[in-house]
Amino acid sequence: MSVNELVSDQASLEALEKASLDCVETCFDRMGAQKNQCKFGKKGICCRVCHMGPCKITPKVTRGVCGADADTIVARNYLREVVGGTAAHSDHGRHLVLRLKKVAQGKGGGYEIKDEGALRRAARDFKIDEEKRTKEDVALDLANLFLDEFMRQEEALATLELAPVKRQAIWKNKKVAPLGIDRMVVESMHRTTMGVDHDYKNLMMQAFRTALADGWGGSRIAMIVSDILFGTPSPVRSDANLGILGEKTVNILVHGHEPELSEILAVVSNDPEMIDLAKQAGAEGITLAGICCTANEILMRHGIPIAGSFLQQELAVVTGAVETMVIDVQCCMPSLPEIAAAYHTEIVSTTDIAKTPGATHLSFKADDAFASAKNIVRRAIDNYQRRDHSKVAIPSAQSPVIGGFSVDAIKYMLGGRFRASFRPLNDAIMAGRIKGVVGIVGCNNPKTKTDAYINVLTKELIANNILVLKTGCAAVASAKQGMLLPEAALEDAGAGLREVCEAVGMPPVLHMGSCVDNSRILEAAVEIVKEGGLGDDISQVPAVGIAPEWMSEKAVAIGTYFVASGINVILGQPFSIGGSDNVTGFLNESCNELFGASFHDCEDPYQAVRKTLEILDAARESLGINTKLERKLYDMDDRRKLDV
Ligand code: NFS
Ligand code: SF4
Repeated sequence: MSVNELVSDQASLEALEKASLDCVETCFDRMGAQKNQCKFGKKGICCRVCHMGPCKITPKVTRGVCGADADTIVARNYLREVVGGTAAHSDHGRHLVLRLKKVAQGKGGGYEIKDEGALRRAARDFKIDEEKRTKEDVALDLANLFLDEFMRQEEALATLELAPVKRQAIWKNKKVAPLGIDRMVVESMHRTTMGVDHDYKNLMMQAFRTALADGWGGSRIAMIVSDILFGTPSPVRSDANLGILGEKTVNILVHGHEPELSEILAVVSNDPEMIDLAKQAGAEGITLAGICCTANEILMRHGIPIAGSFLQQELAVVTGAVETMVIDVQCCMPSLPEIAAAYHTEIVSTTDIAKTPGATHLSFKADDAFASAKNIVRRAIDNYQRRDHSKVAIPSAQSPVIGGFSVDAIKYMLGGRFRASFRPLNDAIMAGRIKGVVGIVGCNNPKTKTDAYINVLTKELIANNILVLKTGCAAVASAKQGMLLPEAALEDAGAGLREVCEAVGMPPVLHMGSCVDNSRILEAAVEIVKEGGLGDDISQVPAVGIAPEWMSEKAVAIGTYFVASGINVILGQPFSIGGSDNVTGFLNESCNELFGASFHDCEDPYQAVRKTLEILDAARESLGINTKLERKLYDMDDRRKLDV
């Protein structure tokens, strides 16, 4: 396959060509080597939960040794994927809560409460008394409340109360309101082990319940605590793509998901002492940039550039210009040290729960974060001298990007500092200037040309007057395309959306952060409901979630909590459930009756656009706002009267 069929952006193209010249194998080669991937796995009908197996279901052999049929096996596998995703997001959340607790106890080790406003707001949301109390006292109560969210045995999560009352009632009635996050994960693992829960419907309900513990629990908590400790994001300008790497600077990439270390590295790499050291080593300075969701976290809060998304992690090393790539948890490919061996790059793993053969393990001590970070930066500076300049080729492509759209930031943009509110957005949706809101989320996957689906989809949606919210690698795809700029509104957005975006100076595609920040999309949906005029439950809001190029179990969990929250989800490739018509029917149809939303498989972006329009129109129809606006040419006087 030619590189043009594998990746979309110029930088990736050049790096991939270089990889082949340098005889370095990437995931794109390994994808080819996998040839015919296992069709049983793909359909979800392979079972390995006991050692009478592994069993697979075929047209002739319809049961495993224990008697489990396709429905049971597919449902169990699906639930286990949701568990994996939920555990990943939530364990990340737990670390942050433990850090918040230490900060509250005065043992923060270099961390502090950066956003006291966010802390007090969160305290009020959870009915913690915050008036006339020190921020440390409030933080301690909040941290304890959040820790309890992991441990609750018999009560539903307190974070569910952030949802509209009507949605809470649905969860209660359908018995999917999750108890403690850890309990949900453990219970699901129990229920999917040999000889326990065999009823596919019962298993599916547990999948929704577990996923809700992620979206409204673990991920939401991670987001709230990140905002308190590191600051609530607000719009910030930066750049994205491999071109941000410096020809003559010490390049340090932070890759993974946990913001704890990268936050400190952001400070340390700006330290004059470190910059001096870099200069003494012959470099012009230090470039710090991110890969994957860590990139999104530090872009949102510090304007630090994005080097690339998931499928660019290997390509970044192939530039030959990276001194150190710091990895922690999630989405870090085990291939990295081998690729790094072809250059001078050092892969540094930092978390004791995530080691990779070939990587240098420097355990990150959050209690002594600055010393740990300085050590990493010093090693990178030393390593600069080993850079083989004959092996360096940094693609020039990069695009400016604006990120940092927390829900608060969107409110300010829409309403201004003194009357921050979602009202103008609701009005624009009701008036038909904006048709609805779509969240495009998730990964890239070498099964399809990187970013291709995401990019076509994004352009088509804004052309159809749909406001697009983005997170994760899907956001990076747009960043690389230059789609995360207000200017994009002028060129690509439909007239109604353009009018709104121009009036408030907002891009039509908003970067809301990392994958745990998908809970920001839920938060935005709740704000829209609260603002009024678009129904009293999330399922009534004209909104859709789309995961075009997903690959991770985390994406399965995210899709599942979106649907359980009442938001229809379109998948670019189906879940591994094709082996059971019952499970497929349940997720793609029946769950609509339970939650007012379901999954939809759309192989190509145009099909996804049609489906999106269909869903949004139906929502608008039932709200009674689907009337076509009379076309009218505004004169200056009318314009002044426009509310947005
Ligand atoms: Ni999300 Fe972030 Fe990217 Fe996919 Fe991986 S980085 S948490 S899982 S690949 S979007
Ligand atoms: Fe086979 Fe049943 Fe064991 Fe699964 S649980 S491996 S289907 S015997």
